[in-house]
Amino acid sequence: MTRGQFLTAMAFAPFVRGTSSGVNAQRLRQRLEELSLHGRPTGGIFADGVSRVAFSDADVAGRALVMRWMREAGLNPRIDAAGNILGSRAGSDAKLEPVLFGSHIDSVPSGGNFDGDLGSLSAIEAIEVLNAARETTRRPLEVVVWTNEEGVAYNNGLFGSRAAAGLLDKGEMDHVWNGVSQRDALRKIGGDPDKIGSARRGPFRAYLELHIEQGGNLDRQKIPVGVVEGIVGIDRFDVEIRGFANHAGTTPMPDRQDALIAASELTIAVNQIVRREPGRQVGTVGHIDVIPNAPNVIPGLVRLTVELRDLDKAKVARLGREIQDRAQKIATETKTAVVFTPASHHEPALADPKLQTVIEQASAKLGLKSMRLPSGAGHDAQSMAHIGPMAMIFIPSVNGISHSPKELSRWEDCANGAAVLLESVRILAA
Ligand code: HGY
Ligand code: MN
Ligand code: MN
Repeated sequence: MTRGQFLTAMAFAPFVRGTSSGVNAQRLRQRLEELSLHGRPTGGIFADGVSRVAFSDADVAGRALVMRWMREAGLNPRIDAAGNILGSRAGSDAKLEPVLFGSHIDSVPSGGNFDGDLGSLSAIEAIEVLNAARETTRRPLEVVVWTNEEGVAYNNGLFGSRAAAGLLDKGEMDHVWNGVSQRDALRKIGGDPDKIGSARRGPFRAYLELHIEQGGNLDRQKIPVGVVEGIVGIDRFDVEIRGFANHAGTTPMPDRQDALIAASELTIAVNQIVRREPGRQVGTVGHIDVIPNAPNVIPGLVRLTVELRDLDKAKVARLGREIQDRAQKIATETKTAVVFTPASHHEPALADPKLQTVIEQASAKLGLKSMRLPSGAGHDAQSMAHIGPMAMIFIPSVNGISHSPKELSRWEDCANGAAVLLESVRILAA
């Protein structure tokens, strides 16, 4: 989609059909646009996307804005020890387990304006609609904005939801990234690393998350609502390749221990091994640092990440082993040392079948077609699946693009998604 086409798509967007659930499409759109200012490239426009990586100044500013909206909606927001922003709305029966719903607002670098933001702002929108209608649900409601879902920081995502589910790795709080400890990063956003255990949360009736699909199924099939069946498992590794930095002019080719040659062969190997068999597994080398990264120095050290995903965790583990075996052969051939360190492991998670049916009922009530599908993206809902029933609602991503400034969902689809979220909450909280 060219910039011009994008702008045209956005220009006609305001004339969207309202949704019968009372969702204010215009307010949701305005808030998505306002939130995207925090992390927008200098002099950029909405179409230029956002860099609001967790714990950055832009993340802090975005969180403050979201907390303001939560306060205005009477949610009385607080920040828990893991930095999660939590709001609550009383139900008529305080003894009942709450319906919990929300998402995240941190982004990848040069990401889009909908990933996480749609679910977080739609959760607040749902509360606004209930307030305006003076509707009291039977169950209490809780809205959450999770800390560091993307895991660009510390190469381990779903941080806030894993803290809530008691899934933090041993020693995770002592990790350092970009020279900042996880502890200090948490303090920067109002968390309390010394009381991280207090972020574990109690039981809930259901966890719901509205999110853009980030893939192209719904957009291709022109279906407005996706009901997620399950979320892929994800394994990430930090890989360090040690060669020998030397003079690029005086070192004969056969005598080199070039860490970047080894890294390049490993990157190709990841792609080959993952594509060698049928299935929907994926593998990516997304981050690479070359040291000393100078034109006339043979790279002595390379640090990169390997990420593997599939709904079948045994397949992910097997691919990881095959890639590490191949890495040792590459090390021998290139006279380098290659060390894999596990950085994160997220189990695949199945959505609760009954909650999937509730989302289908809510969609039907709104006259919206829905279809069931898996999620190739990871989500905080997969942490919640460890401690209670979860389900996810997807809306189409135009051309299936995400983690890019070109990430785009139509405003009508955003409003419909928020309406399905609200109707699902109404059914579950009744
Ligand atoms: O990386 C993911 O799958 C998600 O967008 N955090
Ligand atoms: Mn997301
Ligand atoms: Mn994402």
